[in-house]
Amino acid sequence: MRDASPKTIYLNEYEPFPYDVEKVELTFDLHPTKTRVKSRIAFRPKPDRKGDFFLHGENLKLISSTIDDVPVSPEITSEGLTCAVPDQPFVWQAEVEIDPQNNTALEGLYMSNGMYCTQCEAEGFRKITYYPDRPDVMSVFTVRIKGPHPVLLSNGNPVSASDNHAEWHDPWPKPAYLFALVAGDLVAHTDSFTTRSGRAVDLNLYVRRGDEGKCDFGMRALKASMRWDEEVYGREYDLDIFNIVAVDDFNMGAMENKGLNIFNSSAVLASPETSTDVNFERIEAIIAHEYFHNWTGNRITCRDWFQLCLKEGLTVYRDSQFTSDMRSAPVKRISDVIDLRARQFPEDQGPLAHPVRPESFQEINNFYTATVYEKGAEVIGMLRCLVGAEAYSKALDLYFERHDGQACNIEDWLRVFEDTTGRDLTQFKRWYSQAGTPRLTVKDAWYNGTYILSFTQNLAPSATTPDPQPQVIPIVTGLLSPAGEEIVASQVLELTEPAQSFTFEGLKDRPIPSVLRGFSAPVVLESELASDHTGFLLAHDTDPFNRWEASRTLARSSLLTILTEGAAPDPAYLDGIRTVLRDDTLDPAYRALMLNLPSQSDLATALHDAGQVPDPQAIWEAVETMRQAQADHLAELLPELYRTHQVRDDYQPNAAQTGHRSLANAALGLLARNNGPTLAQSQFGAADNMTQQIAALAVLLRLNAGKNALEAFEEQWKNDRLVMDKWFGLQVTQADPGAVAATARTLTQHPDFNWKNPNRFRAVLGALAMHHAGFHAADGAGYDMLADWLIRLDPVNPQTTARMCTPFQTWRRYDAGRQAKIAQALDRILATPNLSRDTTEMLTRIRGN
Ligand code: B3K
Ligand code: ZN
Repeated sequence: MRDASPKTIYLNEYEPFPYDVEKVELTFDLHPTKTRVKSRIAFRPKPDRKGDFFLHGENLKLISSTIDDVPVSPEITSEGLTCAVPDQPFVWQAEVEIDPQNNTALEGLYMSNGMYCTQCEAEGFRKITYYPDRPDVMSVFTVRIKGPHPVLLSNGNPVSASDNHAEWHDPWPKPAYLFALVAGDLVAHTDSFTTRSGRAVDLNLYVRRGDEGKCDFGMRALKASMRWDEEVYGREYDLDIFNIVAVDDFNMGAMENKGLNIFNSSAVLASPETSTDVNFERIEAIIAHEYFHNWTGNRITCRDWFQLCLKEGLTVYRDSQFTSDMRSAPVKRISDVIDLRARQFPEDQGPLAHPVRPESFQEINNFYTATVYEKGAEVIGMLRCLVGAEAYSKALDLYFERHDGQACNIEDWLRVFEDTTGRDLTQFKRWYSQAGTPRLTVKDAWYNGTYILSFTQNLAPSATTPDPQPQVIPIVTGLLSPAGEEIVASQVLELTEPAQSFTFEGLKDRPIPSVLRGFSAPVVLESELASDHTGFLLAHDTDPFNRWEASRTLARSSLLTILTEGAAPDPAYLDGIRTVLRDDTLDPAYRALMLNLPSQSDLATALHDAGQVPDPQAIWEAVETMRQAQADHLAELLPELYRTHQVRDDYQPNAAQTGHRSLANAALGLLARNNGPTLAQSQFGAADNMTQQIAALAVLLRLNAGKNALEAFEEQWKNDRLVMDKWFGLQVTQADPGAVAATARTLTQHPDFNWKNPNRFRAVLGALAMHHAGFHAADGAGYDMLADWLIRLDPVNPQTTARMCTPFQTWRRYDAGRQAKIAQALDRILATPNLSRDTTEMLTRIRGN
């Protein structure tokens, strides 16, 4: 049975560990089902210690244990052990046996396609040996590995290696969650990097045989990241070697283990033939992200898991700066905001809402969320906006200088900003402690040359934030003349009160405001301006984000009037985007984003907020109507756009080519609506890269003309697991709403549907859940299917199961019939015997009372 009262951990109950760990030595004798792990750990009691000696440990078979070489018999529970220990420094030694082969949860030491690998964050190390498995316990590790594998890796620098044996030493004290071990028959793609102070670093990207041809891009991205962190943050790499390993079975994207990053193969392996432009960009960002953790996460780590945003928010912020520098800053900003609205806003506005720094949890793995990561990064962007770029840099220098080698909290982080700038950040700190997306309203008034912008902010109370207080909201604002000239350049208006006005004097004409430029705060903006300037901003705004946002606002309100009044698509919107698409001075990638419509889930939220009950099928139809209107309205322009943006040079995954292909493919999708499948068929046949091949296949599937292409694609790529993930996913994404569940069901019967592999599971079930109208089909088939598979996956892999519960989080928006069906599905999962702590916590929060 499920544990009736799972333990809740609270931020305000933090106590330091009573002992220092002076050094750790581990010896692994690898065996698929009987790996032996010997540990030798030197402990020193802290003078001011409180509490007992407790070591975490789960699913370990204790073979022997000694203290200062004298055998001891600790008291063992399912969570760890306690033992009487001396009052002076002592050496704990233990030998345990573990079973990597049957570790399907992919946490701790496990096997993937015959190789051994580890995942320890957040609390996986306790499945490897008994240890104080908490991030504030930092120590120096030496690791010996015995095993019949050509490649034996751990953290730090190699000390020695011979047949079947390797020793590694990591001189940098680290918490156990950064421990890693890899053993397998792997091949290395090698390179080197010289740091700016002259340290030569060997770089290796280890992959399975056959994947050697997919390493080049990842290696280049790693070197670019290393250089960028030196140039922009003054951060140098600190070991003689940096290893990355690609693993097929992995619960998330990648992991920043010290000197030995482990990657989901989908987040590192790339080639033009098998990866899309979007894949390349994602890989570049993840490689950068994990590399940047070396300083923001590893050298300076978290005091406890409540501080997760300290490393994740900051590292996401850093990787987005990197992508902006490598590619186009406006395109990156727009993509990040699309993603924030798609993943973080629903979380912040539903039953899973939690502050960027949560105050309690049952299972920490459930808090690797869009709020901690993406809103955590937004909070850093706001801080930088408020203090300015120069002060931000100074504060970061101080952070690295003051806290290197420490396990820190958000107070430490904010204090470096206070000390650098003299600014009081007490109110700003509410961004870390209050859950929910603030609503911002804006009004304006004009009296004889004085222009006044008035704002209000409002944060709805939620379970974790019952009494919300006003936050500091940086509102970057510029003013335009009626002729479209920038008459007041962007400036930061600091909203600190529930309602506040800002005055602009000495203007000739009533200006047109451009508010919240660059999306300077993660809020929902509601306009109560005297007149609507959206069309004007779409034509004239000098801020690329707000110009795009204007197209999004027009599209959204047009879609809502289609839905609520049966209106026709708004011609002003269609004219507006046509003008932008014709403008050859604009980046093609940016123009392609102008065609992007608000997601169907965004529209459902908008309807819900307006007091209506969203009908997913009607939303799907409204979006179809709008797409068709785009196709008709742009009909004369599309063939030329398609032609002009064909790339004739050899494929490169750079920003310029990526932009051309995204615009050409957007044009292809619209052209096919009126002209049928011919053009897509020829693009499919001629494509020499995955971006064009898959875009054409998607169009053909949407037209129900994809049968042959689908078969050809399968035949061509049946041995490439990453491409086959796309093949599985695309069929679901492109299905009509009524066919989604059935398509997904058929795919789960395919011999290659290896559901224990998280990538394959997500390809099908994740795509089902992402198809708004298909998942919410009125018969409940989508809900039932997801529930069936979550019940099946939970005992095998609780982490991935819990993560896949999130599509249910918006359930209260829908009609009574759908709500009843979802409630039934949730209750059915919750009634499953022995449901994991991960899934139980997620579903209990989603289900509510
Ligand atoms: N730090 C890891 C995430 C670990 C997730 C544990 N459930 C990857 C990253 O954010 O870089
Ligand atoms: Zn991270």
